[in-house]
Amino acid sequence: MVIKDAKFITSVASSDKFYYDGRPIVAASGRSNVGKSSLINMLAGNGKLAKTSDTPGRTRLINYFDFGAFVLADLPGYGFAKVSKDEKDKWARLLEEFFATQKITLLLALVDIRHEPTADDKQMINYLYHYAIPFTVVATKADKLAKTKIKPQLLTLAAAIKLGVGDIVASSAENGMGKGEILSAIEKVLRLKD
Ligand SMILES: Nc1nc2c(ncn2[C@@H]2O[C@H](COP(=O)(O)OP(=O)(O)O)[C@@H](O)[C@H]2O)c(=O)[nH]1
Ligand SMILES: [Mg+2]
Repeated sequence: MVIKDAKFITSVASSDKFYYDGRPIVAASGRSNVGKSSLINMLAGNGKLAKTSDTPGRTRLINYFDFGAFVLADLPGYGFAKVSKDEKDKWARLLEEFFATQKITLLLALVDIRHEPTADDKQMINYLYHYAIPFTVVATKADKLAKTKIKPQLLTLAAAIKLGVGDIVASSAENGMGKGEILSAIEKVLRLKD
């Protein structure tokens, strides 16, 4: 699958504004700074589509992008330390409403390939099981590991989140690793849907 002319659709902060136009929704979740925006740009082949940032953002927005055959929803990042309990609750409520209302065809659950999955990462995966949402784990920033370390680290991550190693894709927004595999995974679920 080749993505052409992906476009930003809208940003929403509350469930009454959730965007739905009948097309399948692929969503991306992960900690702030894990590389969600960079991954979206890599999949789109457009470095300027989603804003990337060195400093974890505080915005609690869902950003929707038009990817042609599907809509990609960039979910607000979790695990940002300097966030009040009130803000965390708001985030959790928005996400819960999102999963309860929007039918997700595939969720890309991003984790940083260099680190053990955090408690939040594991909670996210539990969420996905709870709501029976199909997902693929994407291990980001693979360019930061030596090539020989990537495979063993995928095995470690898979074990930590109780998955088969085939359910995890290593990716790098720096060198394009994983792009084909992720697009194939999306294509596969889109085909299953028809
Ligand atoms: N080396 C490397 N850096 C990355 C990669 N993906 C994201 N980054 C960097 O990590 C930071 C956060 O990325 P961003 O996409 O904004 O994360 P988000 O908060 O999850 O949307 C930015 O400085 C990116 O340049 C990657 O694959 N490799
Ligand atoms: Mg982002």
